[in-house]
Amino acid sequence: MMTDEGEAGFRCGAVAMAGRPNVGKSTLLNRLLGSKIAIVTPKPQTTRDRILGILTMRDRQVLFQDAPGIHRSGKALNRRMVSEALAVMEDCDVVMVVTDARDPVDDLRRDEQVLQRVAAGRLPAVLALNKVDLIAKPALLPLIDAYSRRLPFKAIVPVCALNGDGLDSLLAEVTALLPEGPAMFPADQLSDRPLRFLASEFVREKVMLFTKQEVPYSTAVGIDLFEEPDPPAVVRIAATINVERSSQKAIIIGKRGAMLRRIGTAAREEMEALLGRKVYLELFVRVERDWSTSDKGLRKVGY
Ligand SMILES: Nc1nc2c(ncn2[C@@H]2O[C@H](COP(=O)(O)OP(=O)(O)O)[C@@H](O)[C@H]2O)c(=O)[nH]1
Ligand SMILES: [Mg+2]
Repeated sequence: MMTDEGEAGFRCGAVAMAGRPNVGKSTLLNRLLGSKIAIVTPKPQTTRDRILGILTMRDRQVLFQDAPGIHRSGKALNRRMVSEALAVMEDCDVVMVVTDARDPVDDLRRDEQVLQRVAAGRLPAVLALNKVDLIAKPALLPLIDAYSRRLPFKAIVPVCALNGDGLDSLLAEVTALLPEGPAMFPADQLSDRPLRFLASEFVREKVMLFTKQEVPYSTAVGIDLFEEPDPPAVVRIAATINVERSSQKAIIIGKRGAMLRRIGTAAREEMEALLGRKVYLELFVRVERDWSTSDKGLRKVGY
C-alpha cells in the first residue's frame, strides 16, 4: 500500500476529559472545537452523558471525551453519571485532567477521587489548570509545583477556557501523546452524538440556566420530532421537558407561558447557530413523578 508522508505521520486517538463537576470541562471542549456541542451552566452536574467532540487538523484527529464530573452520590441519576465518567477513562489514549486554579495549593483533596483514578490507570496524563483568569499570577507556580509532586503529569498547562488562553499549548501537549493511526471520523464531523441529542441538550441547558433549586436536576428532555428538510426550509423540532412534580411543571411554564417561551427562544437560537438553519421549536412539559430516583424512572424519560 502506498501512503504519502502526511498519512504516515498522522495521529489519531481519544482523550478523556476528567475532573470534578464545574471545573470547566465542557467549556474547554467547546473552545477547543470552536463550536458549542456540550452544554455549560454555572451549576454543577450539568453534563449527564458522555459526548465525543471531534477535532480534525491537518495531521491529527483528536477525539475528546467529555463526561459528567466524578463525584459521590447515592441517587440513581448521579450513580449513572459517575459510571459514565469512569467508563470514559477506560478506552482512551490520554487523560486530560481539568482542575480549577482557585483550589487551595496546600489542599488538593477536592480532586482526590479524580487523581486516584488517574494514578490507578496507566494512561499518560496532562493537567489543564483552568480558570487562571480568576487567580493572581504569583499563585500559579506553587500550584503547578503541588500538582507535579502529586502525579507524574506529562505536562501541566495553565489555561482559561473562557478566553482561550493557553489552549494552543494544551493542544500541542495532548496531541503529542496520541498514537499514530488514520482518522476515525470524517473531517467535518464534530461529534458522535446525533443532532437530535444536541437539540435536547440545548433545551435542558436553558432550563438549568433559568430555573433554580431542584428544578434543573429534575428535568430531562426528550425529542419527539426532528424534521430536517432540504435547505432553505425550516428545521422542525418538537421536544418534551419531563419534570418530577406538577409544581415544577408550573415553574417551567411560568406566568402565561412566559418561562417556556424564554426557554424556547434561547434553545432555538443555539440550535440555529449549530445547524446554520432556521428552526421552528415546539416545547411540551410533562410530569413523570420522581423519575431521577430509580432506574425505571430513568428509562421512562429516555436514559
Ligand atoms: N472565569 C472562568 N470561568 C470558567 C472557565 N471555564 C469554565 N468556566 C465557568 O465554569 C462553569 C462550569 O463550566 P462547565 O464547562 O459546565 O464545567 P464542567 O462541569 O466541568 O463541564 C461555567 O459557568 C463556565 O462558564 C474559565 O476559564 N474561567
Ligand atoms: Mg460538563
